[in-house]
Amino acid sequence: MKITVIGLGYIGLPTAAMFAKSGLDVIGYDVNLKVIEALNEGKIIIEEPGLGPLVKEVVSTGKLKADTKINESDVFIIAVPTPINEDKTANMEYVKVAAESIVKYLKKGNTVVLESTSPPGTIDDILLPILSKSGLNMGEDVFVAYSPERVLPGRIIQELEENDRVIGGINERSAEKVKEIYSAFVKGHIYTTDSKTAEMCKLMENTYRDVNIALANELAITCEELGINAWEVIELSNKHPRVNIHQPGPGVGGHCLAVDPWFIVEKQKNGEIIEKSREINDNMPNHVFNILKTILEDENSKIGILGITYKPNIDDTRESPILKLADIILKNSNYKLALHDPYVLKENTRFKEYMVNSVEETAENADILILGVNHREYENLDFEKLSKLMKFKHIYDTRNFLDRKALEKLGFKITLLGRG
Ligand code: SAJ
Repeated sequence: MKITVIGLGYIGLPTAAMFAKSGLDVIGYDVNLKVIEALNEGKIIIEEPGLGPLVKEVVSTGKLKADTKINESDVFIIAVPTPINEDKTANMEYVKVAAESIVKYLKKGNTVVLESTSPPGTIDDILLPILSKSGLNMGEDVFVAYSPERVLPGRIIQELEENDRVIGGINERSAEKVKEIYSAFVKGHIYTTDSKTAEMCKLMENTYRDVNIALANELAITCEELGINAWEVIELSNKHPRVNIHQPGPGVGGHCLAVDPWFIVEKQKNGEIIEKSREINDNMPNHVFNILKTILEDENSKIGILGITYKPNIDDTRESPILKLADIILKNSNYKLALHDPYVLKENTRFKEYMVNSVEETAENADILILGVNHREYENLDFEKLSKLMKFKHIYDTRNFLDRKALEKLGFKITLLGRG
């Protein structure tokens, strides 16, 4: 069986490599020539633990090859990006182009799989009309299904194999066919359903978290107003066997939780809570800024920020709420800014001129130090030394990460997000 994977990004490439490892012949296609060239040399241009050696192995055995054009295949897997437009709708152009590109190679007995995160109804409204141009009967001659991943960046290889999957076909035969194909490497359980349900599942999984984080953020703001510690409320409430309040913070980042809920919103006629949650989470950087304004007396205060990625221990800054905070500070105040992140190279951000090389430089002469991201590198900082460098010993912990009591002993004043 020959499998063609269209789109060799964070999901397409690992998926292609997993199929190849299971012994199938896989052809990878991408519009980016750099990806193709690298792949044919057994190399990758993205960072993901374990992916490099895996790709090297399957390229050397000849099971995975890259090509600059699409050809006949038994299975076509579309794993192209679905970015978000300015108006918060999904940009489906890459999916359309990918679907168009396979029409003329489609044959009876082929299977087409969509992996890209898409609004509910994409298979019915976008994919099927395009594939039908082949003249073949969808569901009878060609099997079509939606098969989204649920992997966590940093653990992609492991989770592709181990996680359960939901596969939604345009009919039962399609779902069963695609289940059989993915069983080549998926060890988790594969549940089958219709395509629209599977599309909604993928979006709802991330929306569930986004809405729950919004609830935690609302709780945090309310607790600040009422003089309560939200973190203690969460810890104690979560002792209830059926309660799982999420963690508040300076906002929600990444290309999934901050984006996927909008793909539901665009299709809703009567929704409220999903959009409101997005607004609440998107507003958290503003909330942090407003708190800063009440703390800082000098218009020219220096703010040092530790951590700019969207979550700890990775180098990804996409949709990072801390970078939104940096933008807000620069646009609306005269505060001076120093940004530090052990994972991010200066050259890789548009905040180059504000990035400093050490925590000490961040703290030097600062009026306040903000803990933006709970990177493990910030766990055991020498706060005694830092306190001597700072103008005021003041820390704003947006993650409830630092040892408040120990810092207070060193003379620090601690502002904690969510504590009144
Ligand atoms: N966050 C909070 N409070 C929390 C949890 C997270 O503020 O209680 C924030 C984080 O700081 C971060 C953001 O949310 O800014 C998202 O982080 P994350 O680790 O929860 O999720 P992602 O975006 O890295 O990966 C998610 C995963 N989805 C779920 O856990 C439901 C992953 O399984 C998906 O495959 C991935 O999105 C995707 O590609 O859709």
